[in-house]
Amino acid sequence: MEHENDLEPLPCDKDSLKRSIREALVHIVGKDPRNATSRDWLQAVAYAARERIIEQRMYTKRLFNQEQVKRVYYLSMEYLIGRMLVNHLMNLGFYDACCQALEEMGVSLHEIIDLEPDAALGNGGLGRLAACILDSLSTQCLPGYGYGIRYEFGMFHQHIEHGEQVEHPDNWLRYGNPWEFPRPEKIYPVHFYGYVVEHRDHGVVRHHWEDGEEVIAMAYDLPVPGYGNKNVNNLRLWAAKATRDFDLDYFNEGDYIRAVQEKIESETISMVLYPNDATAVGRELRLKQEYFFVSASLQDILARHIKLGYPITDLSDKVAIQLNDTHPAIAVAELMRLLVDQHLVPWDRAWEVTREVFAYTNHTLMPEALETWPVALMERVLPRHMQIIFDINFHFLNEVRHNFPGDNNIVRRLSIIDEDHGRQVRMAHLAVVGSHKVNGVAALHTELLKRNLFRDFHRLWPDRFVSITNGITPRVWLNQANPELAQRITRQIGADWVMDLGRLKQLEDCLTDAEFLKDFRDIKRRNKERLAAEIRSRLGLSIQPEALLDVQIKRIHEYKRQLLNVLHIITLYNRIRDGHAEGQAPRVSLFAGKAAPSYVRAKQIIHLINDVADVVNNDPVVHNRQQVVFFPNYEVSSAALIIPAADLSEQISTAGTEASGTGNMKLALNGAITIGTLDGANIEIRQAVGEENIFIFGLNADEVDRLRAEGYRPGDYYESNPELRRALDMIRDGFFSPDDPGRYRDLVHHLLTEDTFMVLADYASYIQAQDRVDALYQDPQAWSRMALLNTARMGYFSIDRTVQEYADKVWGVQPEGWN
Ligand code: NBG
Repeated sequence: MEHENDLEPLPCDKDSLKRSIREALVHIVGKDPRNATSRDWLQAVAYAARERIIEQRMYTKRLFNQEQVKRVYYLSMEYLIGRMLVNHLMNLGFYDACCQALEEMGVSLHEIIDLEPDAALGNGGLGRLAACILDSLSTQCLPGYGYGIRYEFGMFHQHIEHGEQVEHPDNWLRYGNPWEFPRPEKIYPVHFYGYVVEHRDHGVVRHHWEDGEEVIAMAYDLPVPGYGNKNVNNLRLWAAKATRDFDLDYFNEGDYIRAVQEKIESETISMVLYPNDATAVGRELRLKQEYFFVSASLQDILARHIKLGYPITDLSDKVAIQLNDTHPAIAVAELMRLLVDQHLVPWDRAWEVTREVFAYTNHTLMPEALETWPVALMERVLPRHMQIIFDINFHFLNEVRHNFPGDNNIVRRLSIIDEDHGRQVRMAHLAVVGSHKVNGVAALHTELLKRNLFRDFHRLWPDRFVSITNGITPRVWLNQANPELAQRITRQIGADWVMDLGRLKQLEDCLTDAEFLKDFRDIKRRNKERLAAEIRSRLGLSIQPEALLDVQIKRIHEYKRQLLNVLHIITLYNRIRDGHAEGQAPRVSLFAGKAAPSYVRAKQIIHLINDVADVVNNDPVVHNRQQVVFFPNYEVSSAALIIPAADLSEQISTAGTEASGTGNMKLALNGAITIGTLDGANIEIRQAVGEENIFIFGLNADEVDRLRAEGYRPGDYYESNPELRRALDMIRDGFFSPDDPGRYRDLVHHLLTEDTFMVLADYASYIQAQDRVDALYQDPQAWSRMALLNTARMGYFSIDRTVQEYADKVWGVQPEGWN
């Protein structure tokens, strides 16, 4: 691969880094080292790192082209990446050299790290999973590329004012983004609105999509370095640009302002991330975002395929595309359009190719998350796609009729078009029909998909459904987030666990090693002190590091049942005040998480948590035996601070509602013990750690169904359990909201009459499990042995195992390594 135009690769030793950083500071950032600010230094370090990353990216690309590899493309509306500096320095292997280089220039790496804004182009688990998958693809030398949207504003910042969530815009690009490479030459037109005309060409009907609007998608590349190798993949994010800077018609009329206005409007497509987690939005702008990034990505994929000299009909030999939920499902119709209308591939062949290329991951069973678009809206915004969807549906329903003769109900249920709710396109059906594999993200979740949501599809195509349990990257969630524990583990068993998490099993030998156990406990303690310092500086509250740190960190959602946790907190509070909690361990209950801005009840739950915190934390009777913290603005970087400090991990969703969960894995890996229901991946965590090393409580998914079918009566639990009744009465009667005693009347009323997520049914068993937690915490030896077993047995939950399963069962791609 040598070539006379090739550069000498940049050296990565301390002195060369020093030189690069100083040069970047002066020549790119444009600052005098004598009066550069910390942020200037941060930018300079990032530039020095990225120079080296991009070289490796170039060689990776050359290798993949030369080896004619099959590539996998991950299409996702969300990437919750977080900060990149430490990740990139560690993955490239020059973190220490960089630390020293800076130190010699009088700068502390630790002090500049926190200035980097989180790249928060996602809501929660789904977006973070996408980021973990990219890390793993690069680390395992798989040719895998992400495609998404370069939102100008990512996930909103959450402030808490008078106990309530207030949203502020996330202007994360304010200081520029040193990691990205703008590609003004990588642009594709994306078409909206207009109409379709048909004409005949040698007896074949052809379709032309005419008029309407055109927006330009421009690429920004974020290189994704792997850990411990030289492989660098790419995440390509699209930004919307107006086609013409000025509309000449307006311009000639002298309406300069209007001409510029149109430019601004077309650029709004990539302006802001919709801050909804697991709920469909149903707005025209959202549909435009979805189509915008899908169309640009598919045009780019086809252009690459053709440029490499492959025939278009061989697409599935060289390309696999994963649909991250239904958000990019319009890709099925778009690929058909590109193949049939633009590349003149006959329909049947195009359909074969499409199905072979796509696979679809479902991430939720919650009905409100299932995307549907009104036919009328789709017809207006994407007229050609609506035709194509009708054609796909026509062929598909014929297949259904052949398989189930005479069964018109199944035809109605399976149709891509829902005729019962005012004609809607069911995007999940389009995704299943257009894919060769469909997967759930945990064993229970996949079972429930087959049994409920996709029951009829599963009867039709049983082999299409597979289960691939989620995972997390050990690079971020142990090696970077918990450096002390990572180093201690490495000292004990070597460093291979970072790329082969199963090796942590060897830590089981340390169960009787008093010195190791002591270190394990001391590290947890120091991580708590680190967190306590941050809480003190943000909230002015001093928490006790010796207390049991009980955390529930995730989106605020009724199904995740933060309310159940609150009921336990109030119960504990009452016991302390009644003098019935003498032997109890001191406990700090910490919550963090955002509520969708329009989700009124979730915002009320935040308010309630803060109201309860205010009462508990200021009650002299309680005095430090119990504290409640709402940690504001939960994001990747705060997760990395909280998780290593946690003792107890709350995973308490109603069984059958949480598809998988991934916070559960991160916490267990860092030695927090789980209190949880038999839901999502908790079931597999129990299997891995052993049932004696996890606190399971509550109804299972079948029991939830049965109770609901029998007629659930939450009032009965209220009547028969005095502690529960007292806690609910206090909330309802304004004990925690004396300034507005009626604040939670409706909330409690809902719990007593409907209680959709069966909080009351699981209360008693939850309290019992919490009592067992408390008893164990009184025995520090036993507690840390159990915590260590959790860390040691998390190997299965590495994202590398997850990605290997996708590579084998779904994509048919192989590692193509160079080291
Ligand atoms: C979420 C689920 C989580 C799961 C992540 C990643 C959506 C739609 N789903 O349980 O709620 O862990 O996806 O698979 O955000």
